[in-house]
Amino acid sequence: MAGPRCVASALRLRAAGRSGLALLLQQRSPGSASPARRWQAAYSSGRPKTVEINGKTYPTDPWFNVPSSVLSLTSRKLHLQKDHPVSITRKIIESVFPASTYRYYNTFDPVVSTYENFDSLGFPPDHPGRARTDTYYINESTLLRTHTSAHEAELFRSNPTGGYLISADVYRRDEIDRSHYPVFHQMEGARYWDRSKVPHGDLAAAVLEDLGRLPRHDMTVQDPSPPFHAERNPLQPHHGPAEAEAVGAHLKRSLELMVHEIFTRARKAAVLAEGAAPQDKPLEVRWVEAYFPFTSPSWELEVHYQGDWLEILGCGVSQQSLHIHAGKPDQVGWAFGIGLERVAMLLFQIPDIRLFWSQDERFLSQFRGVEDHLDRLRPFEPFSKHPPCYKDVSFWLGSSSAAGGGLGGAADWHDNDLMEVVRDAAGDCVEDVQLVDRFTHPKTGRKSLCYRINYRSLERTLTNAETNEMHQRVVDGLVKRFGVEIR
Ligand code: FA5
Ligand code: MG
Repeated sequence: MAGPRCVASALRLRAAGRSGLALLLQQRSPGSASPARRWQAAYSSGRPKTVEINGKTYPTDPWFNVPSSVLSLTSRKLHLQKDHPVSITRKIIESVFPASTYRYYNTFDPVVSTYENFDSLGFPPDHPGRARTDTYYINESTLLRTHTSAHEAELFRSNPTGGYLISADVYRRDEIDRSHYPVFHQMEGARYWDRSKVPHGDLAAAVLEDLGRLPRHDMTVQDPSPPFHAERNPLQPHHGPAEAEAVGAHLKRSLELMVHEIFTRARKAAVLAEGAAPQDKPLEVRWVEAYFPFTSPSWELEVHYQGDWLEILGCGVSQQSLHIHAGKPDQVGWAFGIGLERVAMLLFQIPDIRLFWSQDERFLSQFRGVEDHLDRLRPFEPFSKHPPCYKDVSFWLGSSSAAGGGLGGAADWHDNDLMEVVRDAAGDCVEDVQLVDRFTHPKTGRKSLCYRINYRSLERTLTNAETNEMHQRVVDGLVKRFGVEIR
């Protein structure tokens, strides 16, 4: 499968070592996303006037783009479902951040305003993360949060302690493969100190004293970049160099301890399951400079795992403007955000992100009792692997006879449009989708695309008739919603 995989992995590889949001900034220009017309047409037949999410009713408008399959997941709350691997992972992370300092918030509603998700964090008005190709909107000013940072500004104002942890479901329109799902879970943490409350107003000294109280660990940490860098990772004008350096050091040690706890548990579990001798090679992690609109300097933490560097979190020294807007100009500190599924997949050796949504007893029963007894943690044992079934769909964009009034023109097309049609037509029966061919007609300039869809259920063997039916629904959906011409 080297050929087809190439296109998908080429898209994905560019993400390595960089923030997803920063990546979007480079990959897509918001100007290329077409106006509301496109979604209006795509949803006009089926758009409900209002939607109910967790007991509250919201009016929709032409910005609405949330398929019912995604809406139905807003009530699942896997991070709160006892003994679910996402919830167990949350508990392990909480165990590293004491509740006396870090107040835990696990029940924030997924519906937030564009202000909370973007503006409050300093995202510019034309940031591509705001595009409807990437974000699920209820209406023009209301969306399903794309990250837990949506609650940062509010907690900087209202949280009564010097720190917090949030866990929550987050939503992103994305491609389909074994590590991407439109709904996943994040955990966010922050810690800050108050210049007006520390002894002699010496914030750096107070932070270093707290750092001295944190345990040490035996991981190998690569951290080649300086604490800040004028061009690449600037110090904020509000912070003295010693302050930023101390906050950065506290941040890094705290997160290293979290990763140490997770991977020590993962190793113990593997040893218990296999009866193998514990590996004595120490865990290796590295800090990489990053960019987020709401932190500076910023970093990502990568873990060396099975021969590869894997990004697991983004973090940095919080932008002072957020504390100032929150009415707490003397607060200075750090924040981070980590993907819970990404960690849980390593911790439990879970091979496919769809499994987290499974209600199959063969999945759920494997984790029972673990949340209260973390030492019982064991790697997941896959139940039988069912056969894949590959089907291709090829089509021309920009048919003049488009049902949606010319939708699906080459300039309008986005991979995520297809992903959504596939999810609507086949739900969790699709393992992944790859763009396998792209062609522009030399005379007419028309563009043709071919995607390969891998139909494979995690729970049973699909019949031929069933697969054909799902594939037909994908084809029909593409024609109806985007007016493409099937080849
Ligand atoms: C953010 O979402 C920032 N809000 C993180 C942050 C918080 C930075 C506070 C600074 C301060 P990013 O898009 O990189 O950043 O996502 C953070 C983490 O979520 C990633 O490192 C990864 O572990 C996880 N993640 C991101 N996208 C996905 C995805 N599609 N599937 C699974 N996990 C994901
Ligand atoms: Mg990232």
